[in-house]
Amino acid sequence: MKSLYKKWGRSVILSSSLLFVPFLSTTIVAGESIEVGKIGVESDISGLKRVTQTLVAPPFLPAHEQVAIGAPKIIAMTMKIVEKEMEIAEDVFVQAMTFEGSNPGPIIIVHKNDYVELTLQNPATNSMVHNIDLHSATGALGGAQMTEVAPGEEAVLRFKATKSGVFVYHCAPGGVMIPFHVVSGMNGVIMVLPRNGLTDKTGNSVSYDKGYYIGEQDWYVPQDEEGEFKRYSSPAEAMGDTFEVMKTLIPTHLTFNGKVGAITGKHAMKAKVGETVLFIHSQANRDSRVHLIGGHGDLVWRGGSFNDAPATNLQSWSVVGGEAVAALYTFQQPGIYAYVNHNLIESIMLGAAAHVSVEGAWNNDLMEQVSKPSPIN
Ligand SMILES: [Cu+2]
Repeated sequence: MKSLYKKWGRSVILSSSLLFVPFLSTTIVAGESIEVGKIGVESDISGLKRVTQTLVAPPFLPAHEQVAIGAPKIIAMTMKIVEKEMEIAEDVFVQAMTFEGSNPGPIIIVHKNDYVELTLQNPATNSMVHNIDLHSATGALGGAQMTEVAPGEEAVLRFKATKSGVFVYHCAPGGVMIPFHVVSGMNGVIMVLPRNGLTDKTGNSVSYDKGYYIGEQDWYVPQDEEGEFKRYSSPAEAMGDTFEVMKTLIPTHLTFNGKVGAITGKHAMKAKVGETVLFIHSQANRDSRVHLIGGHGDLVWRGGSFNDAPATNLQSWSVVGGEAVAALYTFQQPGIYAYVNHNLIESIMLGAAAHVSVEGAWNNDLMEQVSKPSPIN
């Protein structure tokens, strides 16, 4: 594919998908880096402190303050795009495209009015043109027009995080490559906290003891005549067959963090009775509905907006395709909790499920087994 890129160049890679699906009406929205015209508002960030954020693989969050200290800062980070084969279920492999090698990509955390300075690197070992559209950013296709990088290139985008909430980011290189890259793994979340931290519906401060980021991914893996999942040597080779499965709108697999079972067993999320946990859930392409079996969403920021009062005591909360949602829960009982997409076919048969392992003492007032199962007398 690298040689294909060299031979045909950027524009052909972008539009080559048309050769595979000529019947699709396609608009290529992202092109070469745009020329910024007349500047109406100049930026002066010369007085701002600059810090580097070290990104970590989900479900973990990078080190951060919940309440901002001091004035807005420039928060800088580098994200490397990694094209690689990933095993998304036992013996099922895809030619994944990722931010930083994980699906989802790492969660970025800043505060409102911080400036995010993102260096996007597309190593020469990759085969495709990529970019990043951040739903928290304003203008130029969420930054996608200013970050389009061919293999061997990097671009630096700086934007002011003016809206607080949890926002999806994803690759959007144009035309049918947009859904192809998104369902090949290229998406993640940026959390923009209010400068004074989170608040409940009456405006009282709330904080969390820990947070986890769960990225739900729909995969469309082609099968051969015997129903065996096919394996490919490059994203370009997988593309034509994958488009055919994508057009059915029926995923073959749904994962939480890149592989069926990735956040279960010894990799379960951990908490203790009395701890408050913030769960951030994203779906960049498709609707989901999150449910913590045996628990609740004490506070849920619907649509991902921290600007609105959170809903309370929810049993399940919807995550619309293209958004992220944050939910806060204080655990009151020990045990293994299943954290699922409550389309139970999608969680149990396709893979959209995780575990939270909670330690602590049982509260018999909240629940008690009055008598064990025994023959009806
Ligand atoms: Cu991409």
